[in-house]
Amino acid sequence: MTLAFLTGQILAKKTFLCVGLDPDLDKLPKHLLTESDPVFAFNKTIIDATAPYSVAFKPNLAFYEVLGTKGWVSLEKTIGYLNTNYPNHFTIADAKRGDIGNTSRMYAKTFFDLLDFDSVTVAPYMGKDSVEPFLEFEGKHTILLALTSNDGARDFQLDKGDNLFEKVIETSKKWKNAENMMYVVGATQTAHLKKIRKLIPDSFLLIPGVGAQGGSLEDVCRFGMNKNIGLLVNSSRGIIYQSGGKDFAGKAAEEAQKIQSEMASYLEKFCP
Ligand code: NUP
Repeated sequence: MTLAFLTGQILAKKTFLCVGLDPDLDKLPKHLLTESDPVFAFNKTIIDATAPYSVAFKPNLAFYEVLGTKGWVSLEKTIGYLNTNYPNHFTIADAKRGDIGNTSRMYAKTFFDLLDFDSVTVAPYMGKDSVEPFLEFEGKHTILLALTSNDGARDFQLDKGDNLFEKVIETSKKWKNAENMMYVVGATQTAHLKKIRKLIPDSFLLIPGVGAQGGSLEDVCRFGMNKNIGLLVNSSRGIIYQSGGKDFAGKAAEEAQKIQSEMASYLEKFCP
């Protein structure tokens, strides 16, 4: 998917919501546990319920890998379902991969060829040759971790005077262009968004951390929106676990719609 198409979807639907598909068997509605594939049954219902209010879906690999072979099958079915039924939604494999080039090539083939995701999250720590194999896939998108939403971001990424996240952005932006590379910035890190926008005015940002982690959607929009909108804001637990009962899909849809209507008003207010 091109970013122009993604921006078109955002403007048409007045939403830049990404729904995080992080299924945890301990939190799934009990009545689904008797299904042959409870994770896929849950994802399919959440996808159908929230698709009208979102433009992207993001399964995090950890929630599938923990289930072994069964989890991988659920992931394959989920991305297959998305690509067949919701081809206009942008898909993100939140895998945070990255290794020596020869190994990264295998990761890139897994997510872009085998599973056919539009994008994958990549940790930049091992440098250019670890990221390049992902960038070779035209029409696909590499989402580099820049400034993450967790407290531990202070340990390395935010080091007073010499912020590692700034170095990551400044160096990596020369590797390809804004069409192929996006960046992860936590919604809890809005104090740094202005600076980030100066460094990468045109890049799309994947912003997790609203909802369960408490980041401010309004501040994300105030400081992060660019002329192409340039934002995908993810919420996982805050949407998919609104209810643990039989009404889980309706409650997820209600929450997604609520976020969508806030996004619609911020699009009016902050889009430059
Ligand atoms: O900085 C990051 N913060 C973060 O929460 C980078 C991420 N990829 N994530 C992921 O986004 C996290 O692993 C989870 O899949 C999702 C946020 O989930 P929630 O806090 O909305 O439930």
